[in-house]
Amino acid sequence: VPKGEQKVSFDVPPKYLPEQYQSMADRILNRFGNESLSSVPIKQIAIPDLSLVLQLGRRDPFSLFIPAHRKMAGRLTELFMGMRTVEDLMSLAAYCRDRVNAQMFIYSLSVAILHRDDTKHLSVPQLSEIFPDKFMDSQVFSRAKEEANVVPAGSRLPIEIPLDYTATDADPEHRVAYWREDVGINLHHWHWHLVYPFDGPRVAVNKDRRGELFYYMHHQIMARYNTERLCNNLPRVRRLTNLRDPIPEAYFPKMDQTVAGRAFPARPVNMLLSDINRAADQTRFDIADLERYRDRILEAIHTRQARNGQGGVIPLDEVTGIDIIGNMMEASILSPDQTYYGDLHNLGHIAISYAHDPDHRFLENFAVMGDSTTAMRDPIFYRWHSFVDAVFTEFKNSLPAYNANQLAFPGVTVSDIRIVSQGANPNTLNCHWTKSDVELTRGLDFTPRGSILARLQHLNHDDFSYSFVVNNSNNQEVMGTVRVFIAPKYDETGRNLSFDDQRMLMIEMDKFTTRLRRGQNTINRNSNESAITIPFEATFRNVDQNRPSETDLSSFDQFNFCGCGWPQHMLVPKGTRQGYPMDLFVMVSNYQDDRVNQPEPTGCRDGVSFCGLRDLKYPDARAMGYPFDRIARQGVTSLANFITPNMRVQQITVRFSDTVKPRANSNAQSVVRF
Ligand code: CUO
Repeated sequence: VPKGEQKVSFDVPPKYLPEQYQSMADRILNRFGNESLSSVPIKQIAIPDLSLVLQLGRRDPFSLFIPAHRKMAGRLTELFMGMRTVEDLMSLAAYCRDRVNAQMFIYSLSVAILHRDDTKHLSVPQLSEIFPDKFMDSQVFSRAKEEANVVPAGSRLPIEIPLDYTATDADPEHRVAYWREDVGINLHHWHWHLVYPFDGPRVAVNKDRRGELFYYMHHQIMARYNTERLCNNLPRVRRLTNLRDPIPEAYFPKMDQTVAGRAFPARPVNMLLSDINRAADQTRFDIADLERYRDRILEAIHTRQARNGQGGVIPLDEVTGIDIIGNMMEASILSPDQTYYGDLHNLGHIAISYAHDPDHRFLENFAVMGDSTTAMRDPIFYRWHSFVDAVFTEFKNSLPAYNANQLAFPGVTVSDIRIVSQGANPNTLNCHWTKSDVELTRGLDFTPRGSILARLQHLNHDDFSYSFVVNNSNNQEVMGTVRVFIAPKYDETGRNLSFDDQRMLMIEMDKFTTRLRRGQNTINRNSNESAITIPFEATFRNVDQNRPSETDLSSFDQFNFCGCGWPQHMLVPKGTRQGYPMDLFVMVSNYQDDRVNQPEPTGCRDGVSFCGLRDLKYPDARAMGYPFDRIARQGVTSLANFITPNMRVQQITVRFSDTVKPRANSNAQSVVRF
């Protein structure tokens, strides 16, 4: 139990202990003796039918991508959602805790907590606090065990995890391993899929524009990853178009699935995908099925209509088409016809993650691609998602270009945009390394107890701010939406990117509403206010901060950082030592056309561009990615001739310094709690 936290025990009815422990209930339930614990009574309830849920072993690996696992998790989520009171929910959770598959338990309980009216104000447990093994080199855990045994708590040194532990630069893909393996990025991806489940209770799945957000959030991941590659002298990702070609990208994760007691399987170079037939996972499909699903989705895109499963069709129009295709592609239970369009994206994850043991003859588990917590570590994730993104782009490119009217904001002119970083030249962003500590205590189960830290090196940037000058020549005050993007200027060969290529690399940095008085307005905005990020402290918490007891729900709420959102420390691409040239693009659009009429959000608003708002509509009426989600209007070949007076472009430089710098404005070492 970390410093400052109250120890808690749960008073579980003896009947709740798993059968093999019932005969020693007394000893188990009183094992804390006279330690001072605050005790939470758990009431005994009639336990609902868990037979479906218990089909998966407690320690077996669990993956939402596997349809059978998804069904079980959906059932468990429904049960948690259906409990009448929080007390009943706690009771069922206590009963399930030592019986149900550990990862499914955490997943379903988290989804229920996020979606029940009476628990919405609670934080879901940070996954990295529970399963640190899914986020770092497995070596750290044996070293932690040794440290804990030899050195008393309080004097233990953090265990350093080197930046290059999964490979060497002999593998060119390794140059961007720091990005793929970043703790914050992987936590974001897990949280996103937790907030936007594709199966389970309809109330949890059926969120405003969820299919479109699946497209947009993953599209932004691709734009960011491709930019990161260009900064590291790597070409943009090649789409995984032919599922029958060998896969040259290998990945050796060096991680354990501790709960399962097995290592995550690796994928050597030039593996082939195979038909999958694994009875134990109730998973059977052929590569030809994936190809058929792909062709059917493309057919829907080309005919601009989709089957609805009842013999009719629904149009794929400018407004809702992308949302429907997102649900069809992922696929979620909102797919218009899951039998016909299948489960392309999810089964692609599965086929790749079982490439090493497609028929289960070696009794091997899925590789990192089989779990949304770990999938982004593997280079193949981006080849697969580049293909997925290309299908969405196929649809987007079939829509008419935005005409000047759909882009303009009459009377509003952006006359100057710049980036200001303290102590740096104007229009310069500065990146470097930072080391942050990770508290392993909660995720490890061994004695002697007490804090033990791992120290991770990660990319970071100096705080900066934007300063924009906007003129409003209307004879009244108007409201505008400020949209901020950055993108590379040059391709991998050093040539200027065409407009069409550059728009695919546009990285959203921020989006906010602003009031424009008549005349000249200067707008200042800080980098840590970004609409895509969650604060640094939501990933890396400060070790000196006393966290309140987790049973004190009211004070716990103040730590209710929304887990979903891009980590602030990864907001800026790495850049280069010489300085990497990028375009800063700013647009002020007319808020009258952007506005969504709804109440002000009461919960957190962090990471809203990627994660939406809880219980509310996505707060921007425009298509996600606007104004770069469509082909350019006739005659536009570059960003310079794309812009209208309410937009502006400024070249900026992203400079990387290969040094480790502590986080600015922070006295204490940052710690992410596991
Ligand atoms: Cu987020 Cu493929 O969707 O992992």
